[in-house]
Amino acid sequence: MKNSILSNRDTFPLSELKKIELIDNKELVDFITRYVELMEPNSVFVVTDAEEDREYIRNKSLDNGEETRLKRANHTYHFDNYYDQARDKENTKVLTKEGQKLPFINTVERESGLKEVEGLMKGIMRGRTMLIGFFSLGPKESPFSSKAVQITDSYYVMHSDMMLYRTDFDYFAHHPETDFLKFVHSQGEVDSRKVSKNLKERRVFFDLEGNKTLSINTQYAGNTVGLKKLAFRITIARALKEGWLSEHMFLMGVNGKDHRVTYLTGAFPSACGKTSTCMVPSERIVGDDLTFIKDKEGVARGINVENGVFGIIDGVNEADDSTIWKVLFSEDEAIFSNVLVNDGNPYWNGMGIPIPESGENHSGDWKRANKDAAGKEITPSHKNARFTVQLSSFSGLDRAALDNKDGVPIEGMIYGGRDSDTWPPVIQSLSWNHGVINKGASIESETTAAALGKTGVRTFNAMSIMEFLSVDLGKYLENYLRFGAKLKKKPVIFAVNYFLKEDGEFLNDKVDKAVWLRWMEKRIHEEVGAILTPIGFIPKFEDLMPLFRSVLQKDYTKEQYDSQFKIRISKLIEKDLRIKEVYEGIKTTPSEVQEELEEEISRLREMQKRFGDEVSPSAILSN
Ligand code: SPV
Ligand code: MN
Repeated sequence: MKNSILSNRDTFPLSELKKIELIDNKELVDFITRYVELMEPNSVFVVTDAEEDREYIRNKSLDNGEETRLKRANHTYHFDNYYDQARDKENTKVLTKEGQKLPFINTVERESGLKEVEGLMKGIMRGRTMLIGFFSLGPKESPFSSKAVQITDSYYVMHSDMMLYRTDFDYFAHHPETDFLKFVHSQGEVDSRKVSKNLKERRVFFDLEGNKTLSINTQYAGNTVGLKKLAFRITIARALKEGWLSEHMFLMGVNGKDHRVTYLTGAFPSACGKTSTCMVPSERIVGDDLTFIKDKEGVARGINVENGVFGIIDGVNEADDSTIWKVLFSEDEAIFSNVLVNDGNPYWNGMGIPIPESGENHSGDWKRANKDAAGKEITPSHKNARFTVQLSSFSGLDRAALDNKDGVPIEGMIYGGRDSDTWPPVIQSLSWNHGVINKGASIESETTAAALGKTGVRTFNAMSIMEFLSVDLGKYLENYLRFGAKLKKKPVIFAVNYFLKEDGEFLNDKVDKAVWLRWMEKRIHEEVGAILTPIGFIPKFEDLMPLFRSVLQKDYTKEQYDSQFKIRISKLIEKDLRIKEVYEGIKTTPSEVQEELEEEISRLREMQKRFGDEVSPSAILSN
């Protein structure tokens, strides 16, 4: 290795230099050199696939105070700054060519963006060790996967990357020409609690041209763990260029008749039931967050790009989320972030058991009724508190599907949102285009604590991807529509809504989703009928009732069915008009979008004339 910086033995100890010399990749050396020079770490540590390196990262995270042991073996906790608890939309920007604006996307001109962030990065790692990790985004040796290199000065971030993704130093060592995604992170200065303190200088910048992200002065994993939401912006752009789909979707297998397994994906905004859906105990989990979908001989095949779960812990309780509960109470490796810790045990809101009145949480020493600087009462755990675990810990894991380098065939896709008054609990779209446009591209959801800012505001969130989108929305939809058009067998598209309310009360229990999954599976195989409505096919009462019985051992009444599945016509028309207006503002929107929306509006108006404003399934059937 000729490079002068890498042969600077003070920064690059011989042991680490030897590891890097195993990889004879000029691009890699240039990349590391550039950021060693810029950030000026005292030392460097190269993380290989060896168990001792994994152990080293875990231990250093503890020694350094970024994580602390809990009582249960292999469990730790980590805190982020009180004001660094979620993705930071405001300071997350995509670098673009001069003058290029993208609808809904926070952009900054490339040269000035790089100057700004790299200016803040100068010397940011002084006194620290730079960690360099090598990963595979997706199964190793899979045509779906990309390789990636993470640079960070946070042991917690590297530990999270190592739990959530597959390390793959070995691949780099054997393939000197490897092309890779680049993630550079520094937590910046930390305070006595080891949390990033220069939040005003928090930046998460995406350089799509350089396949690179630069993230500083933050620790929250959604802003820092490279292979998660940072890689996602890059792969969305790549998918558009290459004609496949990189989606904010879970991937799961639903069990059906005669041991049949049907794979479905699901796109939901953060904190809207995505993780808990793919972890329904009766089914098979493959992944909970990110799916790549490619056309292979006319069949849509998908992989989970991850190897672990960074899930919301708020509200996880034994009755509603038994799968997650078991993992969190096992001795498998887990990091709890931004929970309440008391006497070496983690606690969180809505866990269904009494929570101590004091302890340590994201605000520091905490007591019930404590208020923050803005006078707001501090809850025991943060709403966006999380758990980080590996998929291998789940008894319901479909291991063969997770490791299948060719992915699994996708027969259904689900879109969901947090919608109190419009969509029914489950509905099947009329066609691929109707599903993509009137379901996926029409998601509106009330905002949640997964991003900084006000919660509960109804927000347009096409494909639940808006916070991650890095390309023009019109072109993204065009690619989606064309992708399906080429398939021999298109996945059936459904929409679900777990948040429907009447008189302020939720109309469904959290666990009802298990029934909707089984109904969708049966629809895909044409084993049950359905009722045609202007917005798609809804279930028949006589098919749901036995499913409630067999799946949940619950009685399901005609009254419940009628109130859940009634068609709320004026709400639906208002919604379609709102969506039409959004797309009218985007020049690149494919013409099919307005056509599908207009056709649905006229079907709804037709029904409104005949039946009035709210129409129950029985009324539709009796006419
Ligand atoms: C989400 O909020 O959608 C997540 C967690 O999956 S984050 O990494 O913050 O995006
Ligand atoms: Mn997500």
